[in-house]
Amino acid sequence: MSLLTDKNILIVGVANKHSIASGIASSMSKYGANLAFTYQNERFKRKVKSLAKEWNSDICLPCDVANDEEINSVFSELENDWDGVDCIVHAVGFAPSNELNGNFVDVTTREGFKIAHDISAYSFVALAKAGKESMKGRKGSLITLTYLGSQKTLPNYNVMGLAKASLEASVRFLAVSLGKEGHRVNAISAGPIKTLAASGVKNFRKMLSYNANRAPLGRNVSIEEVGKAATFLASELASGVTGETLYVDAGFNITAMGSLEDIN
Ligand code: NAD
Ligand code: 0WE
Repeated sequence: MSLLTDKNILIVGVANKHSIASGIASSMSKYGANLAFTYQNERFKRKVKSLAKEWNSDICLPCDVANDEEINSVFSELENDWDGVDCIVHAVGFAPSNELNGNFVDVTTREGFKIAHDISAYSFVALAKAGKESMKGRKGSLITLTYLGSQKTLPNYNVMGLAKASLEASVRFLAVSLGKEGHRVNAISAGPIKTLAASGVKNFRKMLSYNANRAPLGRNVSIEEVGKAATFLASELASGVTGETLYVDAGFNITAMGSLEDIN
């Protein structure tokens, strides 16, 4: 009997082994969970299927989160394998690349704003809505991934910061909305990690060293560390935690100025 034994967990957002969702899957699998995965489109199908196998799962379903029909069919397909769903992990974020390079007011467009909010924030509400019936009576856990750019500015994060603010507010409203069913809803705010989504970002390596130098722990975090926090939030250990944003960022978010060495 392990922390997540007999828990049926849907993971949305694996692209490759570097994905934060993969760190979460590894940890949840280690603690005994039954896992199912979605992939964004045909481009990711083979990769996700072979990763799923490593975590003892053969449930891989297509799901572009822009598409309500695909979201709904994920839960109807899951009924073939599972008697219900205990946890949904949402690790999806996207804005068109031109939105994430340059002065905020100059590069932000109505269309880019719409896409960023649809894919990065509404999709979490959409998964909660579609999954509600499958989670009925199971005191489930919903988990999403966010970033400090929702609370504080930084260069180039731009409209993604707005979308993450909306996502974090969605966590609170969903926590109230689903609380009477016994479901908990939380976000993990991860520090910067070199993933596929980060690989297109200008100067990401410089951002990683900036963060490591200023974080209380003096380093960055790994997908394994985010995975352990997600395992906690999915488990009975977090039974009193809902509507929360848990920072897994080596403490970066709590500082306004660094250590004495920086000012001496
Ligand atoms: P990643 O590229 O590995 O994962 C992003 C996933 O989003 C991919 O699997 C991609 O297929 C999926 N996706 C994008 N558009 C989609 C769509 N329309 N339908 C379905 N899936 C779609 O990168 P990651 O860094 O692991 O990102 C996961 C989450 O973590 C995101 O929400 C991201 O904002 C968040 N996050 C990342 C960092 C970081 O520094 N990497 C830090 C904090 C939070
Ligand atoms: O949330 C994220 C990733 C967000 C993201 C990244 C991309 C790059 C490729 C969303 N959409 C896209 N679209 C693309 O076409 N992070 C927290 C990682 C991240 O992304 C940044 C960061 C950090 C940190 C973008 C600019 C500045 C900092």
